[in-house]
Amino acid sequence: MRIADFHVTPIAIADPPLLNAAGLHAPYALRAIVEVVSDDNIYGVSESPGGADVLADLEAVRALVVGRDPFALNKIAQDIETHFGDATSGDRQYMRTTIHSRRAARVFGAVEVACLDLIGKAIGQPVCNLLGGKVRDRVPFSAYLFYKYEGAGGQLGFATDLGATGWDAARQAAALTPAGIVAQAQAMCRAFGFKSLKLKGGVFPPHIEVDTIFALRQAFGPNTPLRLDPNAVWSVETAIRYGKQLEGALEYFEDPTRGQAGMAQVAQAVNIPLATNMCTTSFDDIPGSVRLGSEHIILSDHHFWGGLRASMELARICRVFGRGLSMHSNSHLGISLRAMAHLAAAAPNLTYACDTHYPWQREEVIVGGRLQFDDGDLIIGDEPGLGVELDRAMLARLHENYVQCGLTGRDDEAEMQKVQPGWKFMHTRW
Ligand code: GKR
Ligand code: MG
Repeated sequence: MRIADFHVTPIAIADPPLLNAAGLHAPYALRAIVEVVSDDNIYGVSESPGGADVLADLEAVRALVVGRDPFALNKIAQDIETHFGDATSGDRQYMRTTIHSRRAARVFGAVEVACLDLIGKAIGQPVCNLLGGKVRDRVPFSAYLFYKYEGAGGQLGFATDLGATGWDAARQAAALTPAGIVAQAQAMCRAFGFKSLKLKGGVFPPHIEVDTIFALRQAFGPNTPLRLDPNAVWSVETAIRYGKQLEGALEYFEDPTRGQAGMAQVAQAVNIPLATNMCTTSFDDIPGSVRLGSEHIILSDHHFWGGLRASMELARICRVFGRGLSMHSNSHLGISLRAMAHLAAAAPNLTYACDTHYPWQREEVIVGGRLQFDDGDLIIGDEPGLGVELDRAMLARLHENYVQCGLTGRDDEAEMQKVQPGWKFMHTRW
């Protein structure tokens, strides 16, 4: 089998005005849909973060992909690594909440998932079987809570759809207080069945975010796992001070402060497991993590750890060095969600409910429309590949969104400045 064609389609998906430490989500999130087509006309698909720089990087490897055997993933990876070397994509706004700037890992991840989907479809096996097989059929996800302004995103921007009911209405409602977040959590859990809650912090002064955690604990009871993620904008002192108040209340404390050394200081002082998708984000960071003891749990993300097989290697490394394993997400559609779920079905030590932004989106690019959670879980069956087919009409429509929306990258600081002129991102705000 040979890869005869390689397509990259940029898309834009409606995204509501969610707040984080870097600012505000734009009305659209950018993704790229990557397809590899075999010489016998089977296609494999993957979904990657989008934006002009990602598109240019994907286009740049076209000649390294077309004509290759999709099974030859190690060689394709090597060639992509040779092409990019250690290049990173620079300090874009986006990188301020997630450091996944290694271009070779990001590009290969997108190519690899599409190749695994192609191989799976060609041999009639689900992608998780190409990772060694499932250890679980059901993959639990968590409710990812955000402080937010009122609004639906997309064309509606800050407007809301007045006819919305249920989770649709809650998704559009403002949530700027502890009570607003509790209402959001209740609506999300009612709609999806999630059993764990994660709050995106780093938005308001720490005491408000701590109060929000205690309001969630009060509403959901002590047995619902809770996580708080200030995206590293708390100083070490602030993280220790508020971390001590949160002892016993959090399942894990995600990136309370910046960098491995700071995280290690917090880990020493606070009796809560620390998790990261910011200080240990590539294999190069593992020696520092082990030397310093910067976190207890690593959040995998195949989009920036170099694909699904590399994420299985990360799982093994976590076992060796006594790290727990969870999963990070960013605004995404069902192709990414299915890839995340195949990985989580196959990684034995991925024992935490995975993050997902999926409830915040309302569009889909796959046949059959939005994926359904069963009591908070995605069920991985035996469908070949990732178990998704592209809806070509939706792909064209979401591509048109991309062309019309005029965004070429993610800049949460610039979006925030439209609402609060002069607002500035700060590496350490509190
Ligand atoms: O979507 O605003 C967001 C998140 O803050 C995202 O960009 C982060 O990468 O989900 C992420 C995280 O856990 O840090
Ligand atoms: Mg995080």
